[in-house]
Order: sequence, then structure tokens, then C-alpha cells
Amino acid sequence: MFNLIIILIIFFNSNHSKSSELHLADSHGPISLMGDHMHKKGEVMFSYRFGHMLMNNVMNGTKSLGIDEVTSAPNGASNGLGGYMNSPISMKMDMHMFGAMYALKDNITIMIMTSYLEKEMTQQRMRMSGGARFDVNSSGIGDTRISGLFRIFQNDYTKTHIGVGLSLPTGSIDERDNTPASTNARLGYAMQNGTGTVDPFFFVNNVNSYGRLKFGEQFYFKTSASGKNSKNYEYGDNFDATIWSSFRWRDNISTSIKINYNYQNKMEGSDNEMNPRMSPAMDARNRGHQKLNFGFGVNFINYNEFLKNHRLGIEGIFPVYKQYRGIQMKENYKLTLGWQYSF
Ligand SMILES: [Cu+2]
Repeated sequence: MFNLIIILIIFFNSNHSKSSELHLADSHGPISLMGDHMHKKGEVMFSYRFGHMLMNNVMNGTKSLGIDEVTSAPNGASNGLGGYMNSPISMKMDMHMFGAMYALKDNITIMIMTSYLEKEMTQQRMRMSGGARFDVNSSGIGDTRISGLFRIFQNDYTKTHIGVGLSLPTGSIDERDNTPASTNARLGYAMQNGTGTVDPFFFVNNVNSYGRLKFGEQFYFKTSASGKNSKNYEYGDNFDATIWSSFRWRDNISTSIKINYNYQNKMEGSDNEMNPRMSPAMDARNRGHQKLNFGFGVNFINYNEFLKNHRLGIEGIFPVYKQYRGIQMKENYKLTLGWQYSF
């Protein structure tokens, strides 16, 4: 289906932009930012981003917890009595994100994005059960986002557009693996690949240019519109605010810094097949956060004849403040490597 859309876009795209035109490194924002730019009428862009995220240790609110503190913390099924059987130790996630953009007009660009996710979580059993560690894995396609970007203002210094879209539940919410307690058990919320709900989103994106220096802002809001998913839960609203600045050292190289605030509201309902006594990762109360992240990035565009105007970007994102709702794994860093090409 996705491939078919791409083929159709290429087939109907007759209005190629001139290849002699100079493309600049900083005409796209930091690589981890989606929907930061629009295209000229008839232009197509393909992108691939590889994201790697590492989570280590466990926090409750803003406080780090040891393993024994996690297993003795009251679980969501008890009235402050029973603890958790297992404590999460670490989680790794690799994301392969595929995107396509196509400009219907100079002031309307459509965008589709999907991903393939690979996750691994290591947990440790409570001391009474021997304290052994075990891993669970999941992989598969994530949710798919379709959106339209609409230019609302443009002059020599300022470009502003809004984005309106839908996140479609193409990601599985029935990822399973073997655990010491049961074979083929449904994994915790973070190990699932999608939300299971149709989630509309809206964003405003602005870029100000002063020669080699740029400032950008993006404000993003996502909510779920289809009620609880088939497993009886629904993620809370997400609000994301990003401000970034980039400096173009040469036509083909720019660097960026970014500050990002992310708010994830609490979860409604819970998956009946996830036993909250097993692990904080299976307890619906332990969802939601506020995070403040710093990002550092480099954008590069290739001017050699071979692979001309192919873009590469890299960005590291480091949380500086984290406040979790309940007991959750602590995010250490996120790394995004991306390739983009438009024609
Ligand atoms: Cu693009």
C-alpha cells in the first residue's frame, strides 16, 4: 500500500524542480523534527531516519529507584500492599522511520510517515524469586501518520505553516514474548508498537531566517479520537514544544541546538491481559511524563555530482529534566541519523 502510494506520486509528478538551484543545509530543521519544512509545487521528498534510544534505571516521579525499591513499591492491583514481581533494568529501541512528502501546490504539502520498531527490555525478578534477569523482545510496524502542511505566512524572513493529520493504528498492541512467569505473555505498554487508536494531531511551525542564522519553533498537539482501543485503554494527550536555532557554516553544512518540552498525559483504562503485579511496565498508572530535552545536530547536503543534493542529518537528544507519572524507566539519550532526498 505504502509502496503503491510512492509509485503513484512519482508517476504523476511531472513538475520537477530545477536541479541547478542551490539547496542549503539549513533549509531543513534538526533531523529529528518532523514537518519542519514544506516543498515547492510538484516536489517529492523521501526520507529515512534511524533512531536509537536507550533507557536505563528506574525513576518514580523525579527520583531514581533501586531494584528493591521498585519491587516493594505498591502495584496498581493492590491497595498499597503488594509490590511488583519484576523491576525493569534497561530498554533499547531501534526505530526505522520512512517518510514521503509531496507538494500539491506551493502552499500545500502532504506527508506520510511510518516506522519499523525493534525493542528489547531487560527485567530483574524480585529477590524472593531469585533475582535473575531476563529479556523480552518485540518488533514490527509502528503507527502511520498522514498529514497536510498548509502555508499561512511567508516573507523573506519568516515562514509559517500549520500541519493537520491523523495517526493511524497500524502498529500492533498485541506484542508477546516468553517471561519466567508465562509463555507468550502480552508485553508491557512500552513494548507495544502502536497506540491502537486513531489519533488526530495538529501543529504550528515557524522559521525565522537571518542570513546564516535561523530560529524555529514548533508546537504540536496529539489526542486520541476513537475512544479506548481493542485492549481497553487509551493513551493520554501529548503536547510537544520545540525551539531550535541553526547556524550555516558553509552552504552545505549547518549545526543546530534545540530545546524541547514534551508532556504526555496519563493513560485511561488498562489492558486486562497485563497483570500490574508483574512489573511497573504493565501497570497503566505508570504512564505519562514531562520532559525537557536538549538536542545537538548537524545537517549536511552533498554537492558532488554523485548523489547530488542528498541530505544527511544527525542529532543527539539528551533529557535534562524528567518527571514521570509513577514508576518508569529513565530515558538516557536518543540518537537520530537521517537521509533525505527531494526532486
Ligand atoms: Cu521534505
